[in-house]
Amino acid sequence: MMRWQPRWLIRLVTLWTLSGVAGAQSPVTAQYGENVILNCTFPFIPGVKFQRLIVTWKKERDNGPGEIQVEETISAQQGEDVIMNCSFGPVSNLQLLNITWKKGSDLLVHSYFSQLDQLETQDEAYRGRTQLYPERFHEGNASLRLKNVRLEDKGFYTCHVKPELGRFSMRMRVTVEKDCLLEPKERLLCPDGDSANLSQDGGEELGAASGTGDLSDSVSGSHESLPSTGLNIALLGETGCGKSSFINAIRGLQDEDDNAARTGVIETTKKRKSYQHPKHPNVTIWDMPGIILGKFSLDRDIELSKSDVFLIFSSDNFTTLHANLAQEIQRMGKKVYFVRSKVDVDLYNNRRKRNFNESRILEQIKNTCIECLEREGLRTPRLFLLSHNEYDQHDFHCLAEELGCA
Ligand SMILES: Nc1nc2c(ncn2[C@@H]2O[C@H](COP(=O)(O)OP(=O)(O)OP(=O)(O)O)[C@@H](O)[C@H]2O)c(=O)[nH]1
Ligand SMILES: [Mg+2]
Repeated sequence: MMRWQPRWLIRLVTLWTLSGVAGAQSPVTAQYGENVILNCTFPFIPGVKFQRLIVTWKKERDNGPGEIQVEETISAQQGEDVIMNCSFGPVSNLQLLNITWKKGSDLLVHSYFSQLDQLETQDEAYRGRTQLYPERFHEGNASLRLKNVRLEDKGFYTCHVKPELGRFSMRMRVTVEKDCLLEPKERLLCPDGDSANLSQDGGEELGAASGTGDLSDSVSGSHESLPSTGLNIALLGETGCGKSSFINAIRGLQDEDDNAARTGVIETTKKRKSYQHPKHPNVTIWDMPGIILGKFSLDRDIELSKSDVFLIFSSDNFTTLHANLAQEIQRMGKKVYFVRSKVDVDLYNNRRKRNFNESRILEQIKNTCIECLEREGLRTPRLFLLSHNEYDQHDFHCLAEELGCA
C-alpha cells in the first residue's frame, strides 16, 4: 500500500479545509442562546491516518481574511466613462463568483451572482450606466465601467468579490471634474456661447470680444494706466461674502500665505488692493472693501473705468440690489458675473435631512439666484457656485476658465 508522505498529508488536509470552506455557502440562522451545528464535510481519502487530521474552525473578522484594502483615486471628467479597477486572484469556478459594487456603505451600484448581472435592486442613479467584463472574470478581474460620469458620482466605491474561496474587497475614491460646456442651465441661457450680452438696456456691445466667451479678448484698450492687453477684474459684494478668499484661491494661495489677501470673519478689506495672477500676469484682480448694497455708488466709490469685468459676490440669494448694481455696470459696457459663495454652508445645513441630495440642493440654489436676477430684468445672467473649502469642486474651475485664469 502507498505510504502518505507528511508533505502530502498537509496538502490533503489543506484541500479538505478548502473544500469545506468552499462548500459552506448556505447561511446558518440561529436564535439567541440556542446551540447550533455548523456542518463541514470532506471527502474520505483511503489511507489517511486520522491521528494526523487537523481541524481548525475560524470566525472571519468583519472585513474577512485575505481582504485587500487598496485605496486609489480615480479622476474623471463629467460626461466621460471611467473604469474602476478591481482585481483578485484567478478563478477556476465561475459559478460561485459573486461581485458587488457599492458606493459608500449601502448604495448598490452593480451586483453579479449566479453567472448573471443582478440589477433589480441597483440604485436608480446607476441604471444603464454600469458594465462588468465577464470575459475577464477568470483572470480575477471584476472591474466596473461607469458610463457618462455625473458630478454626484464622486465618492468612495468598494468592490466586494466572493470567488470560490475567501473574499476580497477593494476601495477607491472617484473624483469628478466639472465640464464647463456641459452645464445645462448656462447652455440654455447662452445657446450661441454669448455668455453675457452687454447690449442690454441700451448699453454698448463689447465689440470683437462679445460672443466669444473669452474674457481675455474683452479688453477694449480701455484705460491709459493699464497695459492694453491687461484684464482688470473687480470683486464686489457685502463684507464677509468671500471676495478675498476667492482671490487667494484663484492665485493658488492659502489664506495664511505671505502675499495672500487678508481674510477674516470681521470686516477685513478696508482699501481696494490689486493682485496679479501669477500664471497670467496680464490679469489683475481687484479686491474691494465690502459694500453696503443700496448705499453704494459705482461713480463715487470705485473708478469704474479701471475694471473690465466685475464679479458680484453673495453668500446668500441675490436680490434686487445686486441686480441694480449689475445693470449699472452693464450700462457702462462692462461684463458682469455673479458668484454665489459658501455653498458648502447650504450643503452642510441640509445634509442631516432625510433624502438629502447634493445635486438637487445646488440646482435649487442656482435656479433661485438666476430666477431672481431674471425677474429683475437681467438677461442671461452668468452665475457660478463656489465653496471656499472645496475650490476643486462646483463652478470654481469653470469660472477660472471663463476669466482666462485656468
Ligand atoms: N464656509 C465658507 N466660508 C467661507 C467661504 N468663503 C469665505 N469664507 C469665510 O468667510 C469669511 C470672510 O471671507 P473673506 O474672503 O474675508 O470675505 P470678504 O468678502 O473679503 O470680506 P471683506 O474683506 O470684509 O469685504 C472668512 O472667515 C472666510 O474663511 C466659503 O465658500 N465657505
Ligand atoms: Mg476682503
